[in-house]
Amino acid sequence: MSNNSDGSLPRRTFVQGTAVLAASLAAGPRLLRAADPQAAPTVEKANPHPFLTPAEDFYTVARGNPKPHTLTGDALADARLTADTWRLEIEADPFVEEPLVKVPATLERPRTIADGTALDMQALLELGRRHGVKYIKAMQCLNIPTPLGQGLWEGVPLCDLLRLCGKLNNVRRIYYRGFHNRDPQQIFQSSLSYTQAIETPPGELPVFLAYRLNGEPIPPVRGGPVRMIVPWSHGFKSIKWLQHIFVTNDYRANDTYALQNNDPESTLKTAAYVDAGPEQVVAGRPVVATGQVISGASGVLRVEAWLRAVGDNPRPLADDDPELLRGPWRECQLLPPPDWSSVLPAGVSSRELLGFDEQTGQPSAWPPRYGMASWSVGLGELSAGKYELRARAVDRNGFAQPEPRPQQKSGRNGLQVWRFSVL
Ligand SMILES: Nc1nc2c(c(=O)[nH]1)N[C@H]1C(S)=C(S)[C@@H](COP(=O)(O)O)O[C@H]1N2
Ligand SMILES: [Mo]
Repeated sequence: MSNNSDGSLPRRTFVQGTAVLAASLAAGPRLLRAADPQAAPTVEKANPHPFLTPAEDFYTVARGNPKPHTLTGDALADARLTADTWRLEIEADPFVEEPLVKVPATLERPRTIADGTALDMQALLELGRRHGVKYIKAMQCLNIPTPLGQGLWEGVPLCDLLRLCGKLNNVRRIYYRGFHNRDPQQIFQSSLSYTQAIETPPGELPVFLAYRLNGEPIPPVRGGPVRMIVPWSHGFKSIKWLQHIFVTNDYRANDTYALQNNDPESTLKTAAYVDAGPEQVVAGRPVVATGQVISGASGVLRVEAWLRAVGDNPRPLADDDPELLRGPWRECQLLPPPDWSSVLPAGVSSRELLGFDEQTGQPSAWPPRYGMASWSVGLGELSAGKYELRARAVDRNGFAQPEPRPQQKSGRNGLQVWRFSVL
């Protein structure tokens, strides 16, 4: 098995390694015992995550009965979720509500199925040839304590699409939905302010309608054929099976997630996640902890870990417990940027990715903004006993996780723990 030039394992091996690790974890506690010294984990080799998550390996968060991605054959075509049948409608919402919203939004050129003006895949791909962009983004749910996956997404900025519709009047917000079995009870929608949709600050990533993931058409399970991608947000803004966009004069965040007691304007959090390691480790072998870190709105300065030796019934620690804050916390190693030509799909150069330098082909931040990288830390040889390993991200403002927003409703950000015994 040969290594890539950066010392990491080739992508195929990573995928297999992940499967083996997952299988052995599923089989219950195991001993980390290496038969030959060559197999002792080094920090880099211990890392089980491919840089780009294969489309079918993302953790899936989907509503609907049946879930749209489980449709096949005629049912999938009937739902307009194949490349040939897909249509996008863009309409003005007639909504008014005195005294808050006095006049409805209008759109000069609506696009509807009824009058034959809805956008089809060919039109979207044609727009893509002129305005298409690509960027790397991690998907993460506001309510789930594990990153869902990371993709190279490709599509057309929402602003270029709205430009097709002529003059917009009294538009303060854009909201959008995916296929929902034509049942109003199953609508899952999200929204953006007009400004967020239209204006992207230089160096930032635009909201876009994605039609490719990791160089391939987006499969149904990932929300294809077309999905919204909102770079700075948790997954609930990145609506899958996208079919309908409305412009409205209702200025309130009319996201389905807002009705479920979540902060609909929360940004992706800078956070470290700890991989589930073995529950038992053989004494006398170096122990390595691994995980992933997502770069949220405030970026990543470093990842730190704290190893706590504990007795049989350790006192539980809140994330602001003085013992925990005292540490000592020590810096973990971020896996460096990969050899881009080996992780990107054939024909894609890192120079063309947003967030990357056009000359050097390297990302302007590491991990890429709203992207994720793996970390690891060697814990050395530990004496027999019980341990807890915690990790936290420190953002570029100097805040150590779970700060600056410890409240869960703006995104889970609690410190994760790997508990293990050394035998
Ligand atoms: N149409 C639709 N889009 C959706 C959802 C959904 O249930 N229906 N779930 C959202 C949520 S809450 C998350 S976290 C992400 C998950 O994306 P993934 O399944 O590709 O990992 O999809 C979002 N888009
Ligand atoms: Mo979510």
